[in-house]
Amino acid sequence: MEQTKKTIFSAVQPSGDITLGNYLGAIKNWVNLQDEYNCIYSIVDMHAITVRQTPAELRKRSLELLMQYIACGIDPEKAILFIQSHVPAHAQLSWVLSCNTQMGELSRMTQFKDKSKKHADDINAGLFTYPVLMAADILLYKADLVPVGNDQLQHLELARDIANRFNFHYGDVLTVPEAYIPKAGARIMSLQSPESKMSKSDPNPNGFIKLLETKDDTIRKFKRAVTDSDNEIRKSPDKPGISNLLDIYCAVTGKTTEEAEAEFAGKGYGDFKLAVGETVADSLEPIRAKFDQLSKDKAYVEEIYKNGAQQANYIAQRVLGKVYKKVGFIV
Ligand code: AQP
Repeated sequence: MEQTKKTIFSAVQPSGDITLGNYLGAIKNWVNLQDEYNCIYSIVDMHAITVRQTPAELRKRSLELLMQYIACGIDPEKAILFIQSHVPAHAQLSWVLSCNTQMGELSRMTQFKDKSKKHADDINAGLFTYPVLMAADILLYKADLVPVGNDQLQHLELARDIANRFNFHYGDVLTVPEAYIPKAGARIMSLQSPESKMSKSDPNPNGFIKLLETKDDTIRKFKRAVTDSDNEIRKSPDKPGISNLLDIYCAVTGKTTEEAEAEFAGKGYGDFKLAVGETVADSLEPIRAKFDQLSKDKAYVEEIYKNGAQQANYIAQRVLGKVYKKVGFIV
């Protein structure tokens, strides 16, 4: 890693097939950052098991996620790509940090509250301490910036608080990270209930677009997207469905809201939904093609994650060693 470049860390959990929300809110931006920064991108399988997973599917999805990172344009020659459970320091630092995190702080996390409602039969301790593991992920690599969607901002702020607290008690060891929120696409909403975010674990498959969705399915889901009884294509808080479609269109095309509104002025909702669907489907086409190509080369994929784990372990061990020394462990 180049010393002069700043470091970026980000990750996605293999808790389902990744969505257009994950792509526009996170991965698409990772691609643009890889020349300017030292980038470290992880597949956080340890986070995924905070919700019950089928083991064989988790394994499959972890590898598919890695292939999707590459298919989206992340270059393993430029960025470190690794699987979280291959680097034991994540669990080790997470323990030390959990002893520097308050129960009250964790109780305030909205994701914990939301997921506890969704999984009322399995409110496990990992779901509660999820943000501490996320703090460990980021702090192990001395990340300066963390590109995330809006939904992860609260967790990132907690990671900053934990780092500041640790540094206050033990001396300056941890780098306090900043959030990097994209201008467009930071919060993509469900196509079926536009007041909730698009989520890969949504039980209603019409609410989300998978990155590897077929063109026909993508267009069909956009055609069925929930809108309103008005007929004006403009962004407004009282028009969450149309606003979301405009946001998606802008994030994909790079146009501003004003440009998009002008383009569709006077058009009906049907035409608008079809146009957004086709634009999204076309933009995802090269990702699907690259993914298909990669899925035929298992040896290459294995080489990427093994090599990534080696590099990540090297960096993470050094930071963990410093933390262990500071808290009084014999190293
Ligand atoms: N709807 C979204 N809009 C913009 N960004 C989003 N992200 C997730 N959903 C949206 C961003 O994607 C990155 C990876 O997220 P994650 O997989 O670690 O966890 P998540 O935020 O909990 O994503 P999901 O899809 O909602 O997963 P499940 O359903 O398993 O909980 C993060 O940067 C996130 O901001």
